[in-house]
Amino acid sequence: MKEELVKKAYEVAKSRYAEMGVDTEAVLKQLQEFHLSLHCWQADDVHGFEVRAGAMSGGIQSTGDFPGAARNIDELRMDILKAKSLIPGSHRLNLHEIYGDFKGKVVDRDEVTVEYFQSWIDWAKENQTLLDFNSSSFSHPKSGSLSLANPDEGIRRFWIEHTKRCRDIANAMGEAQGDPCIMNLWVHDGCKDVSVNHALYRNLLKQSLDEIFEKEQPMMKDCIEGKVFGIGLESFTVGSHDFYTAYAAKYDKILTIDTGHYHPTEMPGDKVSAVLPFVKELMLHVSRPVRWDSDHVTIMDDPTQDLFFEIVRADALDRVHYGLDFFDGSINRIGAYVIGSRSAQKCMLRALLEPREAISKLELAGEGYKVLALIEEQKAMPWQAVYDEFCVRNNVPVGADFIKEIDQYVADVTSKRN
Ligand code: RNT
Ligand code: ZN
Repeated sequence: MKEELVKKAYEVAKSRYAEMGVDTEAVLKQLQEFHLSLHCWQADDVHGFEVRAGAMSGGIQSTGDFPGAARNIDELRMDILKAKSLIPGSHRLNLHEIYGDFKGKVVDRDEVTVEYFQSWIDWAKENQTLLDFNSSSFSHPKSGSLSLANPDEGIRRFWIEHTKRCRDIANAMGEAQGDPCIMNLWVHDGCKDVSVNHALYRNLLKQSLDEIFEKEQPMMKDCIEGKVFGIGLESFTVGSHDFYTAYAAKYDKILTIDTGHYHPTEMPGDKVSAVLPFVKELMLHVSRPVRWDSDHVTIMDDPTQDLFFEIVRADALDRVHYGLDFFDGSINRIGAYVIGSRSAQKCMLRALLEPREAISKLELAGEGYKVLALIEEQKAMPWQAVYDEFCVRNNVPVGADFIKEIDQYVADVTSKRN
């Protein structure tokens, strides 16, 4: 019944879009090739599986204590598979180093090796999932407020060693899966209050990065992520957007744009066309800041929609990697994955459905009001019917039907965790 309705609505939508020169079948193929990288850390509020895991630090915070968080690696894997089963399309998984399979052993961050990720590599293969990776500088006794930029040579070397090892692990993952593993490097380094040593810290960070990136790693790709500030580090961030933009452009690294890492009125989407002439690829951390980098679940808000429009309009689909980065501990976490992923997909779909060439011609001909008219009309076009059809074709629940399945999963699984 539902499928018939979806089909009917889709046929109407298809004709409406065809009228404007947009081929919805071609767009559905493009959407199928749009792979998100699901961040493992929404499942357990960024705890990870270190045996001596400490309190969260490094300027980030997950708020809320909704019951049912994954407590161990098996639960986290189950939850990820459940979420994936409710998101149309095929998607990657993005792991942080602290999510290794440490099997009860205390493995410090400067001791980690690929053996602690072998079970992830096997799991990923079994579940047709490609892996991405992150070094982890936060929530550790040596995190402090400075890691790779620390003037204390011992601490700085500890984090250099950690990050080098993470690159080895990412490369091994890439080799095992026959597809480069994207490794993101974000460190929280900054100052809570005024400081006269900004240049010193930035030079140290640059030196650390130069050393970390020395080794050629053919099956992984490096990306570097800046931010505006962290909690407790409000006055200065060593790895700011400008710092990493310059570094990525000069040394040919992927630049990560986390949508929560800019000033409240700054549009992250506007970075896309500004940096693409200078960097080959971009990595996204799609999130939702509310007043600060609060990492709320992604929704179809204006900044997110604008970001995807800018990527498609810049013809840069194959130069961007699409990571998610939110960690709300106050709501059902599977629901968080499904809503955030589907919303990102819907923003991409709407961007793909835009009659870009027609609008561009009008713009170049100076037909200002017609441009505005067409852009406004797009907002009410039946893109939702195309998304529903995408769900049907991918055998996942249409519309809010996923709620029932999550309720069932809560009843059967997560409500039994305490
Ligand atoms: C922090 C960065 C970073 C983290 C994750 C856990 O502000 O956004 O990407 O959220 O790596
Ligand atoms: Zn991020």
